[in-house]
Formats: sequence, structure tokens, C-alpha cells
Amino acid sequence: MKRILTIQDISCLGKCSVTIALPVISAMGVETVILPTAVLSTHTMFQHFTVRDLTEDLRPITDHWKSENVHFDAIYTGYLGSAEEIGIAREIFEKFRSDDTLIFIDPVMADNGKLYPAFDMAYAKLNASLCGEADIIVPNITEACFMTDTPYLTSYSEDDIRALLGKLAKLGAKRVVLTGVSLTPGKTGIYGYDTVKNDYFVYQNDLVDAQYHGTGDLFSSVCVGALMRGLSMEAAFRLAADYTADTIRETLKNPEKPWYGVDFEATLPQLIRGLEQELRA
Ligand code: PXL
Repeated sequence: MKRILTIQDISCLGKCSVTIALPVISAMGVETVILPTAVLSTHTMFQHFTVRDLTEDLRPITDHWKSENVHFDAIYTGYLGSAEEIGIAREIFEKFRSDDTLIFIDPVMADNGKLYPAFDMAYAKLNASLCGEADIIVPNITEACFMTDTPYLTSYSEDDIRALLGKLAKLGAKRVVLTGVSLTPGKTGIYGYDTVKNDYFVYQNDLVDAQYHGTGDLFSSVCVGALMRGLSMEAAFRLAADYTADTIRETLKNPEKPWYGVDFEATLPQLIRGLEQELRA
């Protein structure tokens, strides 16, 4: 069984980061080791949340694992709370990276043209530099713009998207995948560029007109799980995009408290069926 490490916060209430990655990747048949960067009462879209920063625990925890000679098939980073934690994530890559370790970075810090409350431009620049270490990065358009000094694209052509991918590729990651790219009205999906093959890939599905917290984390977790189970990049991104859209549709049935996150618990059986179907294909 493959083993991955995910480095992100625990938000106790309001499904996102570790409370999505751990159940979803585990359910996909991949051992999921967690390194919590902080414990928050809720994610940061709630008001008055509490935070216990765990920065000083990260080195001792990973030193212990190193002494146990643990091997990770992938390291997946999501929301990192501070500039210092970006530096520690880089150290962790160095400590545990071997030839077969996939580094998957979701540079979680912004959406809809704005940085999340905890972050500033200096943080965006550090995240851009961390992305240079990755095999795959999956920024949304806002994050990509912040990392490449591009004015936020509210509307765009396919050429604009390819130009943005070109700038992202210069950060140094092998594969750069933009999320939330809508090429035609009513559709949304991903647009990726593989710098190794010099090849683009696109997947669009129906846009579900709703915004929920944690959907990016769900998408990334499914990608990592699917890649670890041996799916191709294209198949992994397709599965993740379809599953995320289906889970948003499912969540719409429950109009209460949309900021609590998506009801992925209801759709996990469907994810596993979809994964098994892809594995048989
Ligand atoms: O879903 C991304 C995320 C993860 N963790 C925390 C967040 C957010 C987005 O706002 O606040 C604490």
C-alpha cells in the first residue's frame, strides 16, 4: 500500500484540509500520514476562530519519523499557516524526498481575487518559490495570478490561460494545473501543462453554481489518492473534477450552513466505485 504525508492544518469544525484529506485519501486505499501545522476551532471563514500554532512541533515530529526510516510515496501540502511553515515544508521535502516521491503542492492562500485573511504578498512569493520544488501544483486562477505578478483575470481567453500556465511553469514545477478554469459559459474545470512532455491537457465539466469551503481540498485529495493508486494524470484529474462537482450537487440538497463544507461523506462510495472503474479500464 502506498503511503503519503499530508501537511496542512486541522480545522476542527468546517470540513477542509486534514478533515477532508485523511478520510478521502484513506478511503481510496492509500495510507495517509498527517502533519498538522495548526489546530483551529474552525476554518478561517468563520469569525472568532481560535488557533493553536504547531510550528515548533513540526521538526521534532519529522525528526522522529526520519529516525524510523519512514518512506513516503507522496508529500501533499495544502494550507500552511505562515512563512515559517513554508520554510519547514521545504526542509521536509529535502528530508524525505527520494526518486519515487511525488511532491504535490496545493498553494492554498486565495480565491475570487483575494488573499485569505492570514496572508500577504510576501507569503504569496514564498509559496511561489515552494512551488518550484513540486512535481505537480494545482493553484486556482487567483493563486496563480498572485504567484506570477499577474493582475487578477476576471475574464480570460484560452490564450490568457496558456500564458498564465507559461508563467507558472517558470516557477519550476514539472506539471502546472490551473483549477476553476471556465472556457465556455456553464462549464468549469482544469487546464494543465506538462513541462516534461510540453503538452497541454484540459478537462471541463458542468459548472455547479455554488461556492463551498473545502472543495479545493477535496479536489486535491482525490488527485493525490488517484495518482497513488496508479491512475494517469489525466484520469486522476478527471475523477477529481467529476467527484467534486457531484459532491457539490449532493451538498446543495442540504441548505443548512453551507460554510460547514461539502457532504463528501455521502458521495465517498461513488468515488470508490469510480476509482475501481478507472483501475479496470
Ligand atoms: O480550504 C482551505 C483552507 C484550509 N484551512 C484553513 C482555511 C482554508 C481556507 O480558508 O481557512 C484554516
